[in-house]
Formats: sequence, C-alpha cells, structure tokens
Amino acid sequence: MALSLASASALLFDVDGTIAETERDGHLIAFNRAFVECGIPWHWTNEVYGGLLKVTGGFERMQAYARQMQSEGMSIDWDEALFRRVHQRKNAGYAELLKTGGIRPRSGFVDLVQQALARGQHWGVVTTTSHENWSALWQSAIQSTASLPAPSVVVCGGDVRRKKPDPEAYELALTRLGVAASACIAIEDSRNGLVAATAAGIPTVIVRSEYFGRDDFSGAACVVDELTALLSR
Ligand code: XBP
Ligand code: MG
Repeated sequence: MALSLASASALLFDVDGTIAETERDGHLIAFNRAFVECGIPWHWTNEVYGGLLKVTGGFERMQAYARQMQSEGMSIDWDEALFRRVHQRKNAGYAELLKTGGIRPRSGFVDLVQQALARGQHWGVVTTTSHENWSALWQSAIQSTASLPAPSVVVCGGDVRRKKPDPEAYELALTRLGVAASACIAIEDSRNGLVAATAAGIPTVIVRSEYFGRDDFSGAACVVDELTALLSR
C-alpha cells in the first residue's frame, strides 16, 4: 500500500459499515419493527435493504422506497409527519438494539484509533447518520468495550444540507478541524462515502463491508477487507 497513515494529521471515519456493521443487525431490524409499530404495511428483506442502501440517510431511504412502490403501482400516501414518526421509532429501536450488545466495533477499529492517538493524530467521525445514532453507538458499543477519548470532530447528517455522496460533510469536518484535506485520510466502506471524501480532496481508504463489498472503488487510495490491515501503516 503506497498510502501511509502514519504521516496524516487526522483519520476521519465513516460510521455505518466502517466503525461497525450496524445495518443488518441494527437499522434494518429497527426499520421493520417501526413499520409494524406505526401500521405501515412494509417489510424490507435483506436483499431489498441492500439495494435501498444506495440512498444515504434513513428518512431519505424510506422516501425512495415510497417512490419505488408508487412507480410499481402500489400507491403509498406519503405522509411526512407519519414517516418522521416512523424514523424516530426506528432510531429509538436502534438504540435499544445497541444496548443488548449485539453490535461491536469492527475488528481493528479501537487499535487503529489508539495507534493514531499515540502518534499525536486526531480522529474524527463523518457520517450521514444522526448525532443521536452516533451517540448510541459510541456509548453502547464503543465506550463499553474500550476507553477511547471522544473524537476531535463529529459531523453528522443533520449538520449538512446535502448528505454523502456530496462532499459537504467532509468539508465541514476539515473546517472544524482546521486541517488541509491532503493531511487527512478518510476511511469509508461505500461508493457514496468514497465519492464524498475524494470530492473534498481527502485520500480515502476503503474497508469492505457486508452490503458494499462489491461497489466500484476506483479512486480509492487502497481497499482492504478489514481495518486490522491498516495497523502499523
Ligand atoms: C449510513 C446511512 C445511514 C443509516 C441510517 O451512512 O446511510 O442513513 O443507514 O441512519 P454512513 P439514519 O455510512 O455514511 O454513516 O436513519 O439515522 O439516517
Ligand atoms: Mg458507511
């Protein structure tokens, strides 16, 4: 791997799929439970969800699915307030699932952050999920397994007007950190994340994840199967 993590000023991590595999055993289960609780006649299979993940943001994902249903002649009345409630229920259910301890950081994540801190580097989080979901993951899955100092910067979906693949979230992280794009390394798992980070000028490492392993990663500085492969680089 030509890219050296050691010379970077900051490592910027995506969350879902990168820090932890949160989708299949977290968000997907919580979405389906929320649909039942709110009387929405939807059930997303693993396969359907895999396709829907091309849309970043859980609320936007529901909107995209409603449009898809409509185009297939299954008319769904899009009631914004109702779907906001569904999304809130999904997020509450996601936080409950995290408390049961079934989701853990990906192998190598904690070591990678500790290595960065030992080198005097910053670590940060740039995600399209919400602060609420990031906090739930941080408290239930990360702080409970390792004592890590909080990230120097956290940019979430609610902080930006345009979510990934738009570079806005990464640009905001660079501004808040006061660090040049070329001095950072982004660690992402999806094509959308790669496009967002590289459009902000940040060299990007891809770690393959459950749903995005076969995405087109051209433009990535390198692609690895696990975060452990980045240790000592
Ligand atoms: C992942 C996402 C998120 C989660 C759900 O983005 O697209 O939308 O699936 O989160 P990233 P919300 O990998 O960039 O973190 O329901 O809170 O949007
Ligand atoms: Mg991701």
